[in-house]
Amino acid sequence: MKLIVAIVQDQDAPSLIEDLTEKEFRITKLSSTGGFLKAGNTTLLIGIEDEQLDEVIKIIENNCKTREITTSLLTVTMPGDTYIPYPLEVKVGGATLFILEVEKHIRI
Ligand code: 2BA
Repeated sequence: MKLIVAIVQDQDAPSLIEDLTEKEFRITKLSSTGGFLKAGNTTLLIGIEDEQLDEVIKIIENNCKTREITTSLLTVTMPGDTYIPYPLEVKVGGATLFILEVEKHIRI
C-alpha cells in the first residue's frame, strides 16, 4: 500500500477530488499554506493499493495545471529605509507529490 501526499492549487482541488471519489478512491483534504508564497493551497492524503498508483497520477495530471503568477513578495531596500514591492514571476506547479510506502493500514 502507498500514501500519496499531493499538494495542489486550491482552484484545482474540487474537480480533482470529484474525479478521485467518483473512482472510489478515499481522500483526506487538508488546508495548507505554501512556505514561499504564503498563499493557501490544498494537501490531499490518498491511501491506495500499489497497482492503483499510475491511475491516480493520471487523474492528478488531468486536473492540475501549472500557472504562472506574479507576486509582489520581494522587497527592495531604497535609501532612507524605504521598502518597495518587487514583482516576481513564479511558476506554480500542477501538483507536488510525495509517494510513501505504508507499513500498515488499519480501519477500526
Ligand atoms: P510555495 O512554497 O508557496 O511555492 C510556490 C512556488 O514558488 C513553487 O511552485 C516554486 O515555483 C516557487 N518556489 C518555492 N520555493 C522557492 C524558493 N525557495 N525559491 C524560489 N522559488 C521558490 P511549486 O514547486 O510547484 O510548489 C507549489 C507548492 O507545493 C509550494 O508552495 C509548497 O506548498 C509545496 N511544495 C513544493 N515543493 C515542496 C517540497 N519539497 N516540500 C514541501 N512542500 C513543497
